[in-house]
Amino acid sequence: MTQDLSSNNSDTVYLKDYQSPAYAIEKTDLDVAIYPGESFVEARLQLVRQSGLVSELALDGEQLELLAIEINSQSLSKDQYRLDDGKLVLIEPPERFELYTKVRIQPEQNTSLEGLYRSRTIYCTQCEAEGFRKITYYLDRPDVMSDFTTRISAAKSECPILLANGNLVEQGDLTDGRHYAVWHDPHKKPCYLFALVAGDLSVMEDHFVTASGRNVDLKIYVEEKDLDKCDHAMASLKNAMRWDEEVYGREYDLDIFMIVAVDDFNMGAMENKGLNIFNTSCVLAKPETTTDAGFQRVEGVVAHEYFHNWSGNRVTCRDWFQLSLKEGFTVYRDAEFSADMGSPTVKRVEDVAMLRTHQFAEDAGPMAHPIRPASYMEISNFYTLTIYEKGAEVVRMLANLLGPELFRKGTDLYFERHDGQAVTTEDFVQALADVSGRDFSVFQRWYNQAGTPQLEVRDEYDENTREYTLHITQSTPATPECADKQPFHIPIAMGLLGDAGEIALKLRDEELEDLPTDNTHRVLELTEQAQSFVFTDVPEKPVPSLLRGFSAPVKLKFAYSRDDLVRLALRDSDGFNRYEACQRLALGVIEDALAADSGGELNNFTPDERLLAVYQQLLQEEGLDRAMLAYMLLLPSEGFIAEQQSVIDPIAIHRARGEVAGYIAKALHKPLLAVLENYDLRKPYKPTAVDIAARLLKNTALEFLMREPDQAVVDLCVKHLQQANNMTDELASLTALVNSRSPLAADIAPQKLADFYAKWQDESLVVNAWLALQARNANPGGVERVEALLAHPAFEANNPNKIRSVVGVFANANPVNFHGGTDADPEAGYRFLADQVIALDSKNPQIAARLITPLTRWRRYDKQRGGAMRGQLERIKHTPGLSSDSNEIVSKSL
Ligand code: 0A1
Ligand code: ZN
Repeated sequence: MTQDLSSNNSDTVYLKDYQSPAYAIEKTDLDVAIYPGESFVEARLQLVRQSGLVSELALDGEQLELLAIEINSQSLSKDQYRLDDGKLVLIEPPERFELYTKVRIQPEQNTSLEGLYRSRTIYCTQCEAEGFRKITYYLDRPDVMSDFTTRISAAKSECPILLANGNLVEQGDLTDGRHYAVWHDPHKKPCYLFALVAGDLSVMEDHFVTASGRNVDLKIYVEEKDLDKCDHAMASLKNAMRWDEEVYGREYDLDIFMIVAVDDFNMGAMENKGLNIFNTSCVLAKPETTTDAGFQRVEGVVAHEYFHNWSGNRVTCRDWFQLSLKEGFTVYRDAEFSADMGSPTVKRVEDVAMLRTHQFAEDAGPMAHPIRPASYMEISNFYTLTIYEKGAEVVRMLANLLGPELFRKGTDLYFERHDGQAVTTEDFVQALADVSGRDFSVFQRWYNQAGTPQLEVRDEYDENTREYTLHITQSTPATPECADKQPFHIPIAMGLLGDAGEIALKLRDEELEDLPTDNTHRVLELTEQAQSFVFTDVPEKPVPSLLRGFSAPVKLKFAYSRDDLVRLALRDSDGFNRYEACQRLALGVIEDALAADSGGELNNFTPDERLLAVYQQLLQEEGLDRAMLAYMLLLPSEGFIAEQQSVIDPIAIHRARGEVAGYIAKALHKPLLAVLENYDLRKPYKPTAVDIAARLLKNTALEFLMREPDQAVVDLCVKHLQQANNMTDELASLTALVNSRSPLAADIAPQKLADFYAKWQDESLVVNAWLALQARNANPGGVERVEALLAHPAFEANNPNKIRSVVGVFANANPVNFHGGTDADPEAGYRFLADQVIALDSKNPQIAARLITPLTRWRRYDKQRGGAMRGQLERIKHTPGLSSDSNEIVSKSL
C-alpha cells in the first residue's frame, strides 16, 4: 500500500478519503544550524508502524535539498528511497526505525513566510497548516503527534536569543562565536505547532501564578525599540490566563509562556506550543501609536492564541477539514473574553456587523464552503471568515442551547475525554450531547451545509382568541457544494413588545407554573422547513423582537413597518435589537435614496423624518452606552448595503448613503457639535470600555460633521488633530479631514498627511494606518493614489501588513474607487488589483490568493462591471506558473 495522505498541490483533497497515519513518530529530534544565507536541519525521527504491511511511506518535504539520509544509522541506497514531487518515499521501511535526514534550506530567500524564514533580523517559523515540510521531511499532518527536542545553533552576535517550544534544557557556547540552545517540549504535538526563533530580541518579563499555585514565567520578545509597547499584551495575557481558569477551568501547563513579535507575518498570530509568534500589529500597543481598535485587537488576539493551548493544542484536529473545531471554538472563547473585559452588547454589535458584511458575502460567493468543508485544493485558502466567524456562531448557538452550566460540563467532558488526541467536530458536539441528553442530529447540518439560511417570518393576531402566531419558514440558497439544503436547527431568541412594554410570553402548550419569573424572553427552536408558534393571552398586537442578540447566523425577513422599527429602536430591552432596528430603519431610508437616484431625483430627496426623530431621541437618552449610541447613529456601511442588493451598483450606493449622511449631519449639527465640544481632549488615555465609547462617539460625530463642514468645524477638526494625546483621536481627525469633500478640508489635507508621515515615519504600524487611510479615501483619483503609495519609500513590497494596508484596503474598503466610480477608466481598479496579485503570486502565494477575493464577487454586479472583473480573473488564471493557492480561488470563481 502506498501511503500518501498529504495534499498534492494541484489536486483536490477529500474528507471522505481520510485514512489514519500508517506510522507514528514517537520522537522528533531536530538540530537546526543557522548560517548567513543557508541553514542546515538534521532530523532524527523514531517511526513506528501503526497497521499492517506498508510497502512505501511518503514523507512530505518542499524546497529541501537532501544532503544525507539514513535508517537506523545506515545510509540508504538509491533503491531504498526516491524523491518524488514534494515527497520523500521510503521503500519497504521496517516496522520500527530511526530515520535520519540532513537538509539544506534558505530562510533568507523564503518570501512565502511559511517554514523557516527571516523577518528583518529575526529568524522565525510558521508551520500551520503545512509549513513544517519546508523545514524537514516529515509526516506533515495534524494527527501525527510527537515528542519534540530542538537544538538551535547560530552566531551569538547575530542571534543572541534562541527559542523553541517547551522548556530550555541546555545551552552553551561553541567555537567561531557560535552558541546553541536545546529545548524540549514535554507535550506531544503535531508539527504544525512547532516553532523556533533566533535573533537579537529584547524581552519584557512577568509571571503568573496558576489556580493550583504553579509559577509561570511570561516573556514577550520584541525588537528593542518596541519594548515600550508590550504592557497591554502582557496585561491581556494575564487576564486571559485567569479567565480561562475561571470560565473553563483550564490551567496553563508549562513553566514558561513566550510571545515573539515579528513584522513579516501572513496572519495575525500563531499558537505554537509555549512559543506564540505574533504579527507586530497584534501584540504591540501604546496610546501614542495605537488606536482603540488596535488595543482591542491585541487583547483579543493574545487571548485567542493563549486559549488555543487547550482548544487546539491539548485537543487538536484530526485533519484540516476539522479546522473549525479549534478555530470556531477559540473565536467563540475570545469573543466572550473580550465581552467580559468590555461591553458584551458592543462586542456583539461589532462582531455581527463584520459577519453579516463579509462572511455572508463569502457564503453567497463562489468560495462558499461549510464550516467543515468536504474538500479543498489548498488548505491555506480555508482560513476563512466561515471557518472562524461562522464557526464561532455555531459554537455560540450550542452554548446558548445548553445554557452556561451544561455548556461548561460539556466542554469539561470534551477536554477530559480527548486530552492529547486529534479529533473531529463530531467529537465536540458529542460531548455536548452526552452531558445534556440533547439530540443534535439536525444541528450537525451547520457543519456540513454552506450558505446563509433565510428566515421568513409572518405574524398573525386574533383579537378574539388573544392568540398571536409567528409563522416561520427557512430556506437556504444553493452553494457550490450542495443545491438542495436540508433545514437547519435555528434558535430564535425573541420577545414581544406591546404599547406599554414587553408582553409576558406563554406558548400554547406551556403550563403557567413551568414558566420562568422573567417571562418576556424565549428561545424558539426551528428545526423544520416551516413551523408556527402560537402565543396565548396576548392583550394586543405586538411588535416582535426577533433573533435577539443575533441568536443565529441567518438573514431575517419580517415586514416591519417604520413605526415598528421606531418602537424597537427606542424601547426594546435587547440592546442588540435596538441597534438592529436602527440599521433596518437607516437601510430603508438609504434604499429610498437609491430609488430616488435611479429616477434622477436624488437632489430633491428628503429622508423619512422618523430616522432623524429616532437619532434625536437617542442623543438625549440618559444612561445609553456611548458606544451603542455611536453604532446606532452610524449608517450601515456601503459593503453591508451592497450585500442587501440583488445587483450591486457601488457608485449609486456611495451616492445614496452619502446623501443621507449629509442630511443627518446638517439636521443634527447642533447635538453632534455639542458631542465634539464636550469632549475632553486632555483626559489621559485609557483603553477602558467607557473611554473607548466616548472616543467612538466623538469621532462618529466628527465624521458626520466633516461631510459638509463650515470653517469652524474644520478648525475644530484641526485642533483635535493637533492636540490629540492618543492615536485614536489623531487618526480619526486626519481621516475626517482627508475624506471630507469640502474644499475647506481638501486645501489643508495634503499638508496634514505629510506632517503626520514626518512625525510617525519610524513607527511601522502607524505608517500602515497612514497608508490605509489614503487607500480608503473615497474622493476621486483612488487608483493614482494607491499607485503613488506603492512607489512611496514607506511601502515594502514583501511585507504582508503593507500590502494589506494599500492593496487590500483599496479593493475591499474603497468600493467607489475600486469599481471605477471616480475614474476616467472604469476598469483601472480591477486591473490594478490583478497586477498586484500577479506580481505577488510567486513570492507569497497565500497573500496573493487572499487579495483576489473582491474580484471573485463579479456575478453580483451588472454585465459590464461583472464582465470587466471576470476579465481580470481570466488574466490572473493565465499567468504562467500560477500558484495552486491563486489557482483554486480563480478557477472556482470563474
Ligand atoms: N492558527 C492561527 C492562524 C494562522 C493560520 C495559518 C497561518 O499560516 C500562515 C498562520 C496563522 C490562529 O488562529 O491564530
Ligand atoms: Zn486560531
